Amino acid sequence: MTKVIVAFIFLCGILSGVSLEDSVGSEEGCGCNKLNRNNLKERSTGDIDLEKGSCQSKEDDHCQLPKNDKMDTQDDSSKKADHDRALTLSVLRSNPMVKIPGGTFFMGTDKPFIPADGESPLRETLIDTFYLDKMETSNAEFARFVAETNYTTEAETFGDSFVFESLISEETLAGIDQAVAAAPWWLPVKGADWRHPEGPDSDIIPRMNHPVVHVSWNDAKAFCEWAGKRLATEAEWEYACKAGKKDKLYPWGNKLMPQDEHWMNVWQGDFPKTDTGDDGYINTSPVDEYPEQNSFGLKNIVGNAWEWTADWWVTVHSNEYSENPKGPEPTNDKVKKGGSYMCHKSYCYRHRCAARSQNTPDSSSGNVGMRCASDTPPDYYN
Ligand SMILES: [Ca+2]
Ligand SMILES: [Ca+2]
Repeated sequence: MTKVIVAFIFLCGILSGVSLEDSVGSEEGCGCNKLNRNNLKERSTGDIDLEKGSCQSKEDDHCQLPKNDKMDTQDDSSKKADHDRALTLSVLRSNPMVKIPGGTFFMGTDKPFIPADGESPLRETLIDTFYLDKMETSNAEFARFVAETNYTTEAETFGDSFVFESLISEETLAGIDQAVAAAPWWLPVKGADWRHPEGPDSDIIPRMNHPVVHVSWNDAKAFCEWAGKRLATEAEWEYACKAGKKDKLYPWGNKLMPQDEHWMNVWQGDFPKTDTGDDGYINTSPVDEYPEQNSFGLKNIVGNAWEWTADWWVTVHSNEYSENPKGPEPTNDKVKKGGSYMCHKSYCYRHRCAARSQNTPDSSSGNVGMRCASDTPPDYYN
């Protein structure tokens, strides 16, 4: 165990004697940009001394993982369709879009916390007026999409997706013998998909208003197009996040907890061992939880679930002025923004507007979702 802990500390880049502040600039993170099905290793139980979430919030009922109502996991497409239809019976389009008035802003930062991610330079950027979903796409909305289109997500096609170890039941864990080489707390779980976020014995029924997760970039694109929308460019997303604030970390300013309140769902405690859930959640939260994070009225633009953007990923950017940039030519990865419930300043300090990360367009995991944008709101909002 000692060797394992030493190895883990080394991996974290948090060497003895290095303060928390010093460790922030590390390019290490929660490992959620390393979720590659081709880069697994043999899982060793006890690799990391994980504790199951020990929620200490006053609102303890919020902290508990949704109950694993044992689902019939037989691969029966008609049962799946019935299931989805049942989920969508009462679903209205409950995610309003907010108008993001055009203007210029400074994209990126000249004080990068994770330089390797390409957070800098600061660059003046013009954005035309557009519309953005007020909230992340919920399970309910995604269920309606699937019920109407019979869409199959990439995680379902692959037959697995990545889940953070401490959220997985002992029963499911017993059958897993691989882990992500560079981030062994991420496990490929057979049968994990948007309907079963922690594996076959989990279900979204108790959390239809939580963000859909285990959706790949390709899935997110398909959903937004079905909804008459599109993914935001990285520049649009960041413009919306910053909401006119100059040189601030978060959509509202620089304080992690404005008015000593939690305004986002991130990690509290010692990553990856213990999340105290002080913000109310050790997993996803409802998409309408917490105050509006900025003057555009956006909810959970930072924290909760990562959000796919339209752009391909590079880490070197020109500092020249640009208008409505649509990102680089195709690379291997797509940009995701906003961080997730797994982010913490000591380890994955990416719950900031200028922060960014990446995955291949077919990747999926239990902490990546989306919100959609459009030039004009689709007709069904009228
Ligand atoms: Ca949390
Ligand atoms: Ca988010």
